[in-house]
Amino acid sequence: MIHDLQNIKEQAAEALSKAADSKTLEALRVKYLGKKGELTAILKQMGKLSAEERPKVGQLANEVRAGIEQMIEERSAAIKQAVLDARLQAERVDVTMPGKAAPIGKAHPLTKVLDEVKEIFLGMGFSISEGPEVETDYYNFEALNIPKNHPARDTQDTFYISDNVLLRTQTSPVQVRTMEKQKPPIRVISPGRVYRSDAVDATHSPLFHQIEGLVVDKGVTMADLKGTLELFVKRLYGDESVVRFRPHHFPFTEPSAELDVQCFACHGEGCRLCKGEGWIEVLGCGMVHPKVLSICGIDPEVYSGFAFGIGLERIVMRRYNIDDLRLFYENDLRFLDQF
Ligand code: 2NM
Repeated sequence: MIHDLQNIKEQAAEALSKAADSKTLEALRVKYLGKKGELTAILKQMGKLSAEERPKVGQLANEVRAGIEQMIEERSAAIKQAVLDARLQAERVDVTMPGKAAPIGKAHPLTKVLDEVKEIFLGMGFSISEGPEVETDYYNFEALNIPKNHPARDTQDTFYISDNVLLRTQTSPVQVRTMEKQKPPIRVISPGRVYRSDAVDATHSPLFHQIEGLVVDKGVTMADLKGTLELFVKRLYGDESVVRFRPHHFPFTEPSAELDVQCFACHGEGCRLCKGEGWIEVLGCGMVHPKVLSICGIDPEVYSGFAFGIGLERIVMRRYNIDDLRLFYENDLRFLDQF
């Protein structure tokens, strides 16, 4: 029996030293120390021993058990450590690796320039007013001195929803609504989307953006219009900009004008950028027609005002040298990323 016990210890030591994982280790524990294990099997035969032998064999059996238990413990610790080491190795974080930049969105070029324009007018004491994109015939045309059959209606340009309801072709209806609600002094700009039934090409889109402005007060003159708009152009394009006002016609203003800025590239000589003109058109403007004032409930004998309309796309195209306005609406990141 003593021999058997020593055999068990040696075999256990040999097997345990090869155990590579906790499952194998547990199987070995059962095999040697379990209730049906080899050590128990020997102890069950102790009854056959003489009274002299029993304590000796008993003591050895206890030593063997303790020895195997200790070996299991040591082995178990070693396996745990090995598992931990492997995990640490596998999950290692290399803090010197370059990071992945999270893609961050940015403002659309139309938004960027619109923000600049808003900032300029806010700085001059204007406030911003917005209104519906679906309008009535009255606000889009009638109140602006564009009666039925007026050539400026050009029915083919307007998206009609019904006889009397349409997509606004300009943002002036917002200003009509402002004049109806608010007593002078009025100083507002109304930026927004406008719609015209144009075929799409490099310079036309059925949806584009306008910023219209309106000033109404006692004693407002053409000099106020010229001063305000020249200052706007200088804030937008730089102090050295040269402007001119050229007579024009709009049904809702009298007199009316267009503002041109002298070509930055050729200083008025005429070049490719200004298509040989020497001047580049920036906006339309004029003194609000007395009829429009009175339609909106403002007495033209007491008050006068000026108004202007700026096409946003055209300004942005010039600012960034963009030659095709379709790029604004296609949401191609290769384009948008450049701003
Ligand atoms: C323009 C040109 C000139 C304009 C007029 C008005 C209103 F409502 F006060 F009559 N709003 N905007 C106006 C004047 C718009 O766009 C080229």
